[in-house]
Amino acid sequence: MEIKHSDFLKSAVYEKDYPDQLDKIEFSFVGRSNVGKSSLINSITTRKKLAKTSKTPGRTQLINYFKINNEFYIVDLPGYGFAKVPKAMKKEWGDTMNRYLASHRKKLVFVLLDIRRIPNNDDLEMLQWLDHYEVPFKIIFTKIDKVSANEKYKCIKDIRKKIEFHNDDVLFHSSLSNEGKNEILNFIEKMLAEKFAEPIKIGEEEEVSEEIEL
Ligand SMILES: Nc1nc2c(ncn2[C@@H]2O[C@H](COP(=O)(O)OP(=O)(O)OP(=O)(O)O)[C@@H](O)[C@H]2O)c(=O)[nH]1
Ligand SMILES: [Mg+2]
Repeated sequence: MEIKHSDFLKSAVYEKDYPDQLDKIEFSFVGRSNVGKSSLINSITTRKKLAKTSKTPGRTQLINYFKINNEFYIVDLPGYGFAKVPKAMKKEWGDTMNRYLASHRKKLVFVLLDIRRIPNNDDLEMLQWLDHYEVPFKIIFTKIDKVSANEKYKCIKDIRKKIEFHNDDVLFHSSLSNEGKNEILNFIEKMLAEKFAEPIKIGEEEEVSEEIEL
């Protein structure tokens, strides 16, 4: 698949701010602050500055909606687990993200994990939460340009001590070289073709906010 048109649509904090159209599938990107969510969005859309990126974690503080090929949405979310911001601010970003994840949007969540880092409790909670509420998700390992083939193998082995996955079920990507970009686009294309039209089953909102503490 090729992304021919990509436009920033709007930023949102509350559900009332999300786009009105509920029929479009949303591919959303979550992960630790600085893991490379916004860079990956720029890589797959071939737009250098569509999503704002930064060396300083905490760049994305709102939910940013992008309209792609007039067919689906890409959603850039605030990162979790960045310690160096005031507690109240961190809670606000966390709440913004939780509300989005708990919303009944037709979404597939890409969970981004840095290939060089062992998943921490925040990552594990995110994966368990998505699993528990049966929100479809896919793991993408980011920044693979930072490791050699040998190192990559070792990193995967270490990460496997924390989370279970088959190599065929996960994606790998570099925003520097764009390696893995086509695989991500093919995956999106496949999801769109399958329509994956059923509404996402999800539990009570109250339960949700108790379950996830970011
Ligand atoms: N080498 C390398 N650097 C990357 C890659 N992806 C992102 N980066 C760098 O990592 C930093 C963070 O990237 P962002 O895309 O802003 O990360 P983010 O996950 O959106 O961060 P927040 O919005 O703060 O949650 C930037 O300095 C990027 O240039 C990659 O694939 N390879
Ligand atoms: Mg970002």
